[in-house]
Amino acid sequence: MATLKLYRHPLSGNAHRVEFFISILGLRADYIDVDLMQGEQRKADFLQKNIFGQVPVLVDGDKTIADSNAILVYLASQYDYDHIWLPIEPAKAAEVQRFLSLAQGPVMQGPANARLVTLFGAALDHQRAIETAHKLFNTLEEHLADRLWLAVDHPTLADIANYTYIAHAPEGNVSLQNYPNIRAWLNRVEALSGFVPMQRCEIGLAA
Ligand SMILES: N[C@@H](CCC(=O)N[C@@H](CS)C(=O)NCC(=O)O)C(=O)O
Repeated sequence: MATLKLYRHPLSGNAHRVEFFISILGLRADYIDVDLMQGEQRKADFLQKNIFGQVPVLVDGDKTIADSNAILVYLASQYDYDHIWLPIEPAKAAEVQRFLSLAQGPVMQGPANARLVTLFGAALDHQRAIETAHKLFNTLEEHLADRLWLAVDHPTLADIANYTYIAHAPEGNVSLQNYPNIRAWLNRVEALSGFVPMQRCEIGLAA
């Protein structure tokens, strides 16, 4: 197997999800930082890897895969021989997919966008992102009241995909103080063998 190459940015939660899963699977990868602040992602060379000009992008031999969910699904299908992280059984697979959608929907519109404002000065409605995050967290808090993991009765891609931006919500001034079930779930994810943290930022910390 060729060494994987991951094009990423050290503060990108989308890239972190993939780094985390590469580590869980015990795979080797070279990490290539893309200078998003200098617009490297919009240069022709990078656009050949991802027409949408975004990290993460994974290169595995002759295959180039962009988008964090797509990469997680690829890695699970290609290298998780026991089909634990992306179960084959249709109802379980659907449940995991449901939470992959959550990671690209409300999690982006809420905690991820709130963090984009505080860390990178993004021209987004901060208040609205904070409200979206709390609405989502109230629902997840209830969801996690009687289960350990988001999708099924063991950790899956659902947990990997949603972890990063929820764990880093305080960087966007979204406190996790009122969500003990979510914090307990974050602790369980961090206790998984192979967990690697994303760099934390000290700007705008709420809790
Ligand atoms: N749906 C994509 C979103 C990727 C994304 O938003 N990447 C951000 C960094 S977290 C990026 O590259 N932004 C640079 C830009 O859009 O110019 C994924 O999950 O990979």
